[in-house]
Amino acid sequence: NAAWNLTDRQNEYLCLKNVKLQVRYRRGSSRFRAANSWQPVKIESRADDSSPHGALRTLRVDLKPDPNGLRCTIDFTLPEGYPFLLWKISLENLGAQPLDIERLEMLRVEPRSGGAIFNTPLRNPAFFSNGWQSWSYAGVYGATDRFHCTRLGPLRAPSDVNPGTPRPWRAGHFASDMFAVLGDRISRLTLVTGFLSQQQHFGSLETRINGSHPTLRMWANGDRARLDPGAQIETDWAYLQFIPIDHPDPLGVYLDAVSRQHSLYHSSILSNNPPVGWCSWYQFSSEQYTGTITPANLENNLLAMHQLQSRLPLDIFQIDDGYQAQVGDWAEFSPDFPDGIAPLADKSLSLGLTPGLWLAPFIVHPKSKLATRHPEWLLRGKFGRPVNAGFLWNTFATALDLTHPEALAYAVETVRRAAHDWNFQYLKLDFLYAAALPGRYRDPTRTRAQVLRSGLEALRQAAGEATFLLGCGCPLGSAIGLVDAMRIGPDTHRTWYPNYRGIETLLRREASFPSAYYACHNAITRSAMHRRWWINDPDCLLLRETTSLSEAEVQTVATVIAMCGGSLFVSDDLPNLPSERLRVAQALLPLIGRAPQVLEWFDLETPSRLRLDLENASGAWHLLAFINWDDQPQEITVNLREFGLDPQQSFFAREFWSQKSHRMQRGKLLRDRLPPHGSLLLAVRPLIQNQPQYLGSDLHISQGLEVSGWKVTPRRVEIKLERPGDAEGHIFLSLPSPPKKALLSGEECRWQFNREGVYQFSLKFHQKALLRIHR
Ligand code: 9PG
Repeated sequence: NAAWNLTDRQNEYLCLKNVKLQVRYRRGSSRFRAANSWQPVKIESRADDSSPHGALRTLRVDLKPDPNGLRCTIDFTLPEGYPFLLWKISLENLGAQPLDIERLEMLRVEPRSGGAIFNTPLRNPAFFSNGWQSWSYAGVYGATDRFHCTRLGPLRAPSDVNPGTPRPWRAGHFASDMFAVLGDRISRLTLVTGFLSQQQHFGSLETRINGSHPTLRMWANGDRARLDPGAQIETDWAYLQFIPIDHPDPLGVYLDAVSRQHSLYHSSILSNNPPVGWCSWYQFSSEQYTGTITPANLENNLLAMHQLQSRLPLDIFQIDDGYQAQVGDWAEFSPDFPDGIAPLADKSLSLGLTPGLWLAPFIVHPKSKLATRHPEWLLRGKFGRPVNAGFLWNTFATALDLTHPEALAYAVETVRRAAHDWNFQYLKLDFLYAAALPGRYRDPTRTRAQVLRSGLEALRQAAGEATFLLGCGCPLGSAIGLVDAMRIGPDTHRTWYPNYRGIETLLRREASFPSAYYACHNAITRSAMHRRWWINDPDCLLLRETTSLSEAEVQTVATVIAMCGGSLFVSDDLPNLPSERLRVAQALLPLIGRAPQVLEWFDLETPSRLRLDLENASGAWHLLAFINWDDQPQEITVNLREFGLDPQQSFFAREFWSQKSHRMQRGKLLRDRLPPHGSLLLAVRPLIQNQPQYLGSDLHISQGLEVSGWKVTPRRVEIKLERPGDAEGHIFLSLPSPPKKALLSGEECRWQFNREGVYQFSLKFHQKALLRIHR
């Protein structure tokens, strides 16, 4: 009856029972469901060695064509070397009439039709949902939570949600895009399921976890793309895996499989270092009320960036929205830019900095020349009107139909010109979802996923391999393997919570609105994608004192950016940035660059504990972040057990923001008072008795990566330090006896023994230094 079961041989609890498959389609205006009437005609088992996942065993089920001539084949595949199941559905139209494919349902588990997951009631079910595109919310929900979903309807829905994915509003009813995790917070087990790519169809998932037996559905959206007589299509591979919640890298197995599917391990995309730079948007845009973008403002910041190189070695000078004549008219400039922007790119190159440019090649302002001169390039809806791409720039924006060859050529030329005529080596390609809006495409046989994927492929080709591409406002799965970096959260903002013209309460749950909080939230919940699918872009760090962010909030944003491993962009007027605030960005460089372990990722709405295990010449240590997401101050007690560390050991901990040191004796915990939205960033090292030990510094946020050499002899300790540019600060050591003498690159170095029983050395050097301590 077109149902299947999956059982783990060792563990009967891990199972799926009575999983249904179904294909929904139309012939003319009649609707059909191909599912129950099928008879398998052939089942064969095959081995295949050529897959990116190594040797596979495939069970192919060929079904008899249905009365309309739709033939369906299902492949179930088990890789020999990985613990997951893959399956896909292929369709062929053997009939005489075209069929419009609505939905290919890969998985439907419903208790009322005998379906079951985990074979036992879930006691505290939860669901991790991944949002549609860069700005959309990703996070975990419990049974009584409500799905994050915009309440602003046609103003925001076109950008924030996939029209094929439901928008549930009842507590316990959730949806997700591309993949999701369903699990139980008590038994600590989860089911990770999704698609390995989004090249053929966009994948949607839906669950109800308000009862003890959850329902789960997963399907590929057919978008009513036409399947002509004789034509075939197949879904992307569906994926399924059981994994414990407390696995150190729970999403890693799935995310890695997706990378392999896109041949990413052979690509330069993952070997790039995360970019560091400056972005104009959060300082110079009318929407931020902080000044407008002008050639003079840009140039002043370019020069400041150059002058600051020895303190803050930012590389990318990224010009954002506002230089162009209109969104859509990319070859013309706003009246403020009579000479265009190529001179700024050249100037930046001549200063040794990488020029970057914002472009939104798929979205169109309705008043642009593009829209008026080429109305035939616009994607249109049912009534022939250009589609709504969201309320932007005080109007309803619209989009190109990339199945029109000239429209695609126009978008391609926009990118080619910026990269090759204007010399921008870094491109921020924004509002990319606009290529995948629902509408009447000129080529009705293509799905929205196919249109977006091939559009992005064309942009990559136009930019060339050497151009760094950042995707933004982009449905995530479509860009894997095509962009170097991806924005994985909403815009940051000068306020903590979403705030639009003073309105805050109504917007509190508008998670894709600009806000520092939701930007941090997604940077954490999507951190596992970093260096697997691309380099994560958590959006900018705003350092100036004139935002509404408290000092604690600025520190939290910096903590999250540093701990999550992605790119770092500052977006302040650099010539006017106070040097204490500059020091925050300085401490983040060079970037740690690695994704952390996110503790309680399945238990808390926004996880508050992050852990990185670091190691270099100075030894091995743990970098632990604790964030107070509460709107109230919190008296917190750090328990190392909560970070997965052995509480029986004695540790030494230094907190970066307060520069306080703590000895954490067995069972003894560190107490601190954290302001609202503040964080602790601890470098924790197991205490070694009677031996010199490096304990930390105020030079780098990791409190250890600044050490490039460490040598202990009976008479000396030699420490090599390395920082980009000029460094000034302190390092902290534990020493069995006071130093006889300390020399920093040959000169006397000041030191003192402080209250915590720690030796503190004051240092000032350029790039490199050798500290020699005679003992
Ligand atoms: C420039 C900006 C910046 C920013 C991008 C993007 O109304 N909206 O839905 C909306 C969402 C995001 C957005 C602007 C508007 O920001 O993320 O960094 O480049 O465009 O316009």
